[in-house]
Amino acid sequence: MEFKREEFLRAVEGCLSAEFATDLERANKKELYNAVSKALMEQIYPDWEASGRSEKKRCAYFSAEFLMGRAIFSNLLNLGVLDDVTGALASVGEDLKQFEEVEDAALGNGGLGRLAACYLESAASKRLPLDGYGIRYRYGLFRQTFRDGYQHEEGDDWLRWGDPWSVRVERDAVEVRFADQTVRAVPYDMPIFGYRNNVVNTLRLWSAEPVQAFDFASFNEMRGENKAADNFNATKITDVLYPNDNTMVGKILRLRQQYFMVSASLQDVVRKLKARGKDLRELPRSYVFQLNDTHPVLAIPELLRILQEEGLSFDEAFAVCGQAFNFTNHTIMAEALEKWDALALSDLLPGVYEQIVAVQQRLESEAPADGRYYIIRDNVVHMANLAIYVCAKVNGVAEIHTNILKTDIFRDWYELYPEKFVNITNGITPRRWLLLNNPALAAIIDGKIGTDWHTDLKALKKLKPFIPDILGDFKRVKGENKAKLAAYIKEHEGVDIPPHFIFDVQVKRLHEYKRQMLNALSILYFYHKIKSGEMTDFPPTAFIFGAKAAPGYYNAKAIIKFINEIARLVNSDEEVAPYMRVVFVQNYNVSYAEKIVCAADVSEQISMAGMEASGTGNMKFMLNGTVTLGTLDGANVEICEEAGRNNNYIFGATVEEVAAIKRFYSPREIVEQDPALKRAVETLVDGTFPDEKGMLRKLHESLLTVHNPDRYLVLFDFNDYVRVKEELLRDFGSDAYYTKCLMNVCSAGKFSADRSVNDYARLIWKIR
Ligand code: 26Q
Repeated sequence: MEFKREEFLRAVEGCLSAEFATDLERANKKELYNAVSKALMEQIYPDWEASGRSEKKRCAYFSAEFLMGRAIFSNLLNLGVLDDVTGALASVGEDLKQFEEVEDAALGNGGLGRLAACYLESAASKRLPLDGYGIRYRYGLFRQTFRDGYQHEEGDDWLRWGDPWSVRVERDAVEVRFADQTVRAVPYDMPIFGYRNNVVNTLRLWSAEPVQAFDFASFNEMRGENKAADNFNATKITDVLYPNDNTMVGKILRLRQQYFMVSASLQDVVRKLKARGKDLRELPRSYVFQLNDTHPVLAIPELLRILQEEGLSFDEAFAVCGQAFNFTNHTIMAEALEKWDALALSDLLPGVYEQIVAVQQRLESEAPADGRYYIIRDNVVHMANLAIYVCAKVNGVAEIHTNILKTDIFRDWYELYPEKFVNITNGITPRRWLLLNNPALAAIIDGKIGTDWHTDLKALKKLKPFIPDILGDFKRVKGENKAKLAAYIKEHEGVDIPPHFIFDVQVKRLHEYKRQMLNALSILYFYHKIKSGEMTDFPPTAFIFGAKAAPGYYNAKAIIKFINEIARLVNSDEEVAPYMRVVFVQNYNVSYAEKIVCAADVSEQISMAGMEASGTGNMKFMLNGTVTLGTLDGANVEICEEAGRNNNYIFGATVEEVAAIKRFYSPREIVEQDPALKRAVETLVDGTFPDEKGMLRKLHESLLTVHNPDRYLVLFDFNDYVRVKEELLRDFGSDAYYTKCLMNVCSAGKFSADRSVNDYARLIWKIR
């Protein structure tokens, strides 16, 4: 984008006066933020409009979550005006940094939602015609605080700062019909800027509203009760994001959200095609749809329904769907696979249910009748099976994960349709996750190999021969990033972290399979060794956690409480103060991640092998020069392939070993044979920590006494983990260690989302 300072400042002033009846002198932060954003929106409109006019085949990425984070800095970077706008604002005495207070758009839970956001950015940067379709939640993922070490949740009023990066497109509103109500879906479009290439794609998020303005007269007379109720309930559909990650909650409102989003999106696509005079039988020539997990899978029966309404036969409509839809799986956890009660579904969406039944009949005529292939069984609708049967391609998100899909959870389907299954290893956008969050490291790299890597991350390998030259600069930058994070943590969490400590970081959603518990127990283990005088030379380390627990996930919340208690114990102990600190940061989100990722020395990726589909945090740390302490799970496997296993710290049972161990596993025996481990585990029940609510006792039970104890082999992997962790901490600080860090940077090329979207475009979408 071409930037003219005077013109820009005039546009800002224009917006300030028209929208807020104020000027540059008097405007407050929020007014200035809105005016700066709107001034830019005005300028990019022609490019946006031009991108939308193209009739090239497009991909629509259907997702219940887009975890966008903060828009303004990323948008300025991609428009190429970050420095210009910083300078323009400085010239009128304003600091761009003040917008770091702007709320994140947290319209997603974790990995799956952030992946969708990275893919939108990368597709625009690679000039691929990809648009997002989703839900404009009024409240995003809850804000987390800790009180007395317990997690508390508050509503996330992300629109408090306004939403200047969206445009409400009234003219494209559609109606969505449920058996008991009809609601209006109004789209809000967000521009997605390619990196310095004038491409502007669109994220279209639907908001639910009553069909007609509220009818007070009939409400007062208590007539038309249903209509009044409809109006009350309409906005409820898009009120709030369900805060579950890798667990299914069978709430009917969630089903309503899903149908609302896919019905509105498909109506939008069909209307556009009809306006262009297209035969809907040819839809796959114009559109391809990617279903981000099972959450938008109702799109399949909905498109079948719409196409038949438009005059196609079932077979014709099925043929269209079979070419247009593709499905990404993000988890192998049984409790995350969506299943809906058939009666509830048919009550709410009879027309859609009818189509699912028709698809089931078609499946029965095609697949072996041996009971392995079904969509509806025992009055339960299995959304993943519906997706696999109809979709052209089904993909996993890392090599190991796709193999597990083929050989384990979907092996019957793989036997029937081997050609459907493909792997697309996840990726992250290097713009947000290096250029923006770590400009100083980016500058070091630019200085040695130029800027090609900004849009071609494989070019980072050219940095290898320069590693010895930049070791010193890298250490300095890492140190500066650590000092900044320490200051931020001091201000927001009230914990002192000396910047010269090793920053050992585990940030991700809280889940038992991710094993924050393993990390916690190791901290107690080291703590006890320091206290007893067995370890007098423990390398000073800060253990940093960030994670939200689903509000209804008891054990996850208990683990947060446990770690907060460990933090209190450790941080108030003067004897261990020279050796360790523990902090659990509150409200970990995309913006916090940007600060943490560039300041980490150790990246904890310690899920039980086979459980983490891919992980993408692991890639962000790698790109920022952090070694991985991890299991051979998800994309860690490929990280080791790329960077060399010797440049990372790998421990624990492999997937194959996990399966074998589970057959004879006895966590009690392990604890009995290992007094140091036992001591750490017993802190859950021995009075070390107050446990008024019995939460810690429950954790103890889940490790040792429940029916299927220690499901995720925390105790089995403990010894190997502690051994490798200690080795890592002792290696820290040498030139050899920093060389490992930089070898990771040089080897991160594969994990660019640019590569991922390009793989999708080539292997699945067939778009250019
Ligand atoms: C389902 C039904 C009802 C309510 C909620 C859900 C639900 C919501 C979110 C189920 C799952 C999710 C999110 C899953 C997720 O984020 N998976 C992660 O996806 C990443 C991107 O592919 C991977 O890197 C991670 O390994 C995987 O855990």
